[in-house]
Amino acid sequence: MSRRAARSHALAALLALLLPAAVRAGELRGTVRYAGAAAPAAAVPVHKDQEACGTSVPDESLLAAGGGLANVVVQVRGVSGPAPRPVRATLDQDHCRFRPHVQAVPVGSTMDIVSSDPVLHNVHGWIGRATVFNQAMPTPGRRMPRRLDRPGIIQVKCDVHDWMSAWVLVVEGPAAVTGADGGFAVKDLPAGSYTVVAWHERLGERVAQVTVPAAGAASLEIRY
Ligand SMILES: [Cu+2]
Repeated sequence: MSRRAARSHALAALLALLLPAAVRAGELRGTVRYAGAAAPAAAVPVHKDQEACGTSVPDESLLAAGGGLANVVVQVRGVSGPAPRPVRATLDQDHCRFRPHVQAVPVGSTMDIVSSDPVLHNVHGWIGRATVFNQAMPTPGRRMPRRLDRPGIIQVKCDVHDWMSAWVLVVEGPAAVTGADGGFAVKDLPAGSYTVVAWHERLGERVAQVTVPAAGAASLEIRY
């Protein structure tokens, strides 16, 4: 190989290293706002296994503080390139609540369902009326891995404690879940115009359009 050929070869290799980072350097940041009355978590009375569960648990189905809406899954649709990598996620049962209450995981991820409680739980995942998993967990410390191969919205319930509920969104593209202040960030997006779909367990969907720059962040406010 001539010196010139070697130089262009090295340059191509360097570009190949740098390019993926360069084309996926965009980011979407935003806030999901809730225009309704501020909704602190109401208490749901507990009528069973009070020694482990306590006498009440918070109702986490609508958490809005300071105008921000928590537990909204924000998905960016139509992103080209490789899908987000599968992750190892956890769904814990702690004092007869699922933690986290809402999560989003890429398709193909494995979720470890665990229990920290010294009481019987029966974890039951549903997509619509179809069972995704259904497993008794009689003792704390057990770990039940489940591979999530189908995209969809899974509601997780406990057949023993009817107040227990969690949501796992198995997603095919980039996504984020809003924090307590309604804020979210979806990183490593290539530049482009995308449809953004927000989902909340009680308030439903909102759809928005956004253009992500090649570098830096696009910002978006979604209103319920
Ligand atoms: Cu339970």
